[in-house]
Amino acid sequence: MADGQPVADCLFCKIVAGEIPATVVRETENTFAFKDINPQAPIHDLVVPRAHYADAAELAAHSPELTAALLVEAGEVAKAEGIADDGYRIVFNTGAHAGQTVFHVHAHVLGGDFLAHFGS
Ligand code: DGP
Repeated sequence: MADGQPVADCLFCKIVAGEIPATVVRETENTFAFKDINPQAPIHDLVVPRAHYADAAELAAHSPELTAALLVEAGEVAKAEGIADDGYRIVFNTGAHAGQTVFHVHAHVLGGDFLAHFGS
C-alpha cells in the first residue's frame, strides 16, 4: 500500500533528498522540479512530488490534493522557463509500455519549440 514514504532505491527520492545532484528549477513544500538529464526538447523539466508514489494513477488514487499541486506546479515551471505563453506539453508516462523508466511519478514539462504532433 503506497503511503508516500521515501523508497530507499528510488532515484527521484534520492534527488529530492539531495543525495544525487540535479539542476533544480523550482522547489515548493510538496514538489521538486529539475532538468531532465536527457532532454527531448529545448526545455525539458521533470516535476515530482516529494512524496513517493509510483505513477500518476497511484498518486491520484492516494492524494487528489497532491495531484492538483503537481499540475499547478507544472504550470509554474512552464512560466518560470518562459514557455507558458507559446505552449508546452505535460506528459506522465505510466507503466512500461509507455516508456516509464523511473517509478516515482513525474510530470515531464516540454517546450521551447514546436513539438512533434501526437495523435489525430
Ligand atoms: P520516464 O521515461 O517517463 O520514466 O522518464 C524518466 C526521465 O528521467 C527520463 O526522461 C530521463 C530522466 N532521468 C533519468 N535519470 C536521471 C537523473 O539521474 N537525473 C535527471 N535529472 N534526470 C534523469
